[in-house]
Amino acid sequence: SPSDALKRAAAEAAVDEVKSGMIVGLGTGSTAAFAIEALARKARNGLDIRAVATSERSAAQARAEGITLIDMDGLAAIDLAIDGVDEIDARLRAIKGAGGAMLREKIVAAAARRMIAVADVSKAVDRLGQRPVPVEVLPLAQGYVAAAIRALGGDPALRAGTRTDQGNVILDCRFAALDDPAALADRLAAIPGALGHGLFVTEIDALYLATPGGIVVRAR
Ligand code: DER
Repeated sequence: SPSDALKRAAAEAAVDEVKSGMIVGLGTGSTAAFAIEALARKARNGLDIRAVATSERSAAQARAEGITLIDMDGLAAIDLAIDGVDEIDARLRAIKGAGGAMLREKIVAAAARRMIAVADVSKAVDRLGQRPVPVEVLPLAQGYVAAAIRALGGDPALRAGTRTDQGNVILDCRFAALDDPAALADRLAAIPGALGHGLFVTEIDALYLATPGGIVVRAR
């Protein structure tokens, strides 16, 4: 589909930043999948990299395509992370998590010296919040966390039929307006039992945005 061509173009452009010797964070979702494919091709042609995955799904794709995966538990930082977004605004603040991997995605994004978002033009928005903010919740806490989110003005909906790689549930939370994403991010993070959320307010350093006219690269 046309958006696949745009996603692939953004992903391949971002992968050009990967140099031998790097430890690379692999995102999750369809745009990130194109980045993993491009990276694997370069690795097969001699690019010497190791990677950490943000989901079991991305790890499986990376393994199948020959990328050397390492565990992250011994690392304080990685060099470069490439991941998709659900929405991203002009200040490179984003909503992520439609793919359910935002807990590990945020850890990898925060640990990356440079975090690149890759997206087709449909993800660029003037104002965040058309989409819900996903929150990863410890199952026993879901009733409490849903009430705490309602108290913040949110409308939480349990994402049916899914458990995250960590065995948790996801509440997709709609908010009337996201006027202050940083404040909401802090409030969500402070709820006991809310283990991760999809507001990426500070983590993204650059955006490769694929438009019909070509790739636009935005820096923070
Ligand atoms: O779940 C995620 O955060 C994904 O990165 C998602 O936001 C983007 O997925 P897509 O590239 O399939 O649109």
